[in-house]
Amino acid sequence: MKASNMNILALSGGVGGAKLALGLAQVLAGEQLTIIANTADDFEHLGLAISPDLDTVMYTLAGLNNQDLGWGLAGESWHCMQALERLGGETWFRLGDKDLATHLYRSQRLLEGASLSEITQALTQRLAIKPTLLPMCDEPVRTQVKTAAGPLDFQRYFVGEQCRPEVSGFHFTGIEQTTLSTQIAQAIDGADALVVCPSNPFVSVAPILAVNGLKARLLAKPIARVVVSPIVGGMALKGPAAKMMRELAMPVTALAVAEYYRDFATHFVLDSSDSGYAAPIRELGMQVLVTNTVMKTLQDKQALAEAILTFSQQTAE
Ligand code: FO1
Repeated sequence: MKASNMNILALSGGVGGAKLALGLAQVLAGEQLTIIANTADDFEHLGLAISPDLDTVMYTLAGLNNQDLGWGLAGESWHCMQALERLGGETWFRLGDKDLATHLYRSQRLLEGASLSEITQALTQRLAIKPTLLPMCDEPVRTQVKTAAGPLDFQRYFVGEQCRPEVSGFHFTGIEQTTLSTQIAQAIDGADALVVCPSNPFVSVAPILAVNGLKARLLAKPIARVVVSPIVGGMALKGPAAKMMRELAMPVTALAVAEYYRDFATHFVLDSSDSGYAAPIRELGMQVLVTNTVMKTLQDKQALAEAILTFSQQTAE
């Protein structure tokens, strides 16, 4: 099969994952790409339903993302937050004026009984996004971060506490009640390869793979499962992944990431600066691609996406 004719299923968290999702969207036709986004970062705030990772991927694919903040919309204003502050309301989690429209729309439709999948489809259609974007499930799942000071809701840990508390583990509240959506089941069945974007393994990818039936259905398919390392040169591309690895007593290396995925990944992509780990990762039984994984420009994103498509067709000699 020509790499350009493949159907790709991608798993993504927020910023880091969205960059590769955009690269894949540049090199594939809309109908060839389905992206499943983590929704365990979701929460209810100021009475609104907030889905940070879904929105980051959605805004990135629409070319509307705020590149300075890494979340929210470009050209944002903050009048509502300023007015809320004057009233003594909660402003630790900032919702921009334009971004608020997304949360209002989502919250209203949820109240009317629509599913998160249906709402996401409507939003992406309105924003003229060609690939399919799916929430990992329609049931609410909420990450709890286990810390020495007790469990913290994910956004309290991430935004409120700026990831300062030391973590000892994670719990995905509600995961037992999840079901595989028809759209995800169909996307898995039609996929020629799976790409795990360079997202946080513990709080972005793990909840997606923990949705009832999702990992088992992926493992039942004889396709390449390509994991792109979010750790480059001993640091996370974005976010607290490196800090979490240290606190969980893991070496902060691409090799440790590969070991974490050893029962799942068939293919592993690591940055050129980490080429020394290629041989030990091959010994784990994975195909290995060493390339530039740091995506600064659109060209970097496209080049990585193209390299991954070709690599996903590589089989053991
Ligand atoms: N991240 C922050 O660091 N501070 C914020 O005030 C903040 C607000 C926010 C609003 C909407 C949204 O969709 C995302 C927002 N984020 C904010 C980012 C987000 O909470 C995290 O980056 C993700 O959950 C981690 O992937």
